[in-house]
Amino acid sequence: RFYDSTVEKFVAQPTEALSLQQMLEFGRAALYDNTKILESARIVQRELPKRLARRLMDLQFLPYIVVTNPHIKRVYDAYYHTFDTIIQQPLVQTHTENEHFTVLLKRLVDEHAPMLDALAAGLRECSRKPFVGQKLHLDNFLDNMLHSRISRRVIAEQHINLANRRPGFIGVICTDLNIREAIDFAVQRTKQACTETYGVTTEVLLSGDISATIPYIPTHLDYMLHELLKNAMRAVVERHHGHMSLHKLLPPVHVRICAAAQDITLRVSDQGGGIADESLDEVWRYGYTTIADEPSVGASGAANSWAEMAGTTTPAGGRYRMGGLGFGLPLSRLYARYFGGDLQLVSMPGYGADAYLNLKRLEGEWQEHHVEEQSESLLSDAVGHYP
Ligand code: W6P
Repeated sequence: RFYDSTVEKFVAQPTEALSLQQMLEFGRAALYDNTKILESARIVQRELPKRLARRLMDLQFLPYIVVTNPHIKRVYDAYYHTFDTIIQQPLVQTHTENEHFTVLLKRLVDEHAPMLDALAAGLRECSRKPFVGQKLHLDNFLDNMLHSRISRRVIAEQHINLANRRPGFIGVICTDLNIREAIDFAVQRTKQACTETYGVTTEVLLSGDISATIPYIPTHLDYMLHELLKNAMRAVVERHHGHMSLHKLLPPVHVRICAAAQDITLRVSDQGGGIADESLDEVWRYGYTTIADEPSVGASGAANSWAEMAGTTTPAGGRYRMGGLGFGLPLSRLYARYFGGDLQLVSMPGYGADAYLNLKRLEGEWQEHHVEEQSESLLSDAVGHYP
């Protein structure tokens, strides 16, 4: 199982950058040309195995202590199963074949939903090991792993959704996503989670271009907004808990929307005391938070006040079950960068922090930020990442 020349054959093939611009054009063409969806199926059949093979190879190159971890093994097995299943399929030529393939694809996408948690759990267990744990540098591995995961899911879900036509959507892309509505939705859920965890919540004030819309994938924006709001609210509650018992007196989180021609920037400002200088780099590392072990408020001290709330929110689709595993911020930045945007944090220690989420409009001048679907193991200095 661990050595498979088929995997190597696929790793050797270059992956193609699929831009969302292309996907939008493709999706529009599919509306009147019903051979487009067959072509779409074949692109999926061609691209997914190459990307999965690279991840399989990356997993094989991990240190022994990581590969043998049961959670990581489970991820490996799921990737292998998916890789094998897809390459066994005959190339889609007819609509009946496409329907069959789409059902299969949907099942595979669903089967991979728990893999993010499995990856996080495996990483957490390994990094806890004395001596070896502290020497693991898996941030590059996880960046590649999760960037690839985003791309595979976009590719798969775009195809799955081409067939079901929803008004205002082209596949998974909402062509006029209303930013204020997306924020309201995320605020409502985050407030609920905050109340459940701490018994209090902060208000969230909105300002700026509140009628702005952007073509975007709603689930991606929702994930990022939820993460930023969670961090902001948690910082405020931890800093002010005990000082002010009436939640009206908690300083609100301010969200400002700024819409420009090519992009939209959201600034999420909190007065949660900010992030200590020595923690500023750490917040972007995977698995930095210790909140899963220490869910009590304030137990981990001011330096950790940015950390995520414990995993109390499990909304539809289980997208938020990452809470407490420390993937929230780096994964949000990957989502932002995936479509050419970015996520930055500016801290005023002693006062609060501002998160700047920049999103490029997916149409117009936008181009896919093509992070090479490169297998770490093909890099000459790969060993350097895994001491
Ligand atoms: C903090 C740390 C943080 C991260 C992300 C967003 C907002 C905030 N506030 O204190």
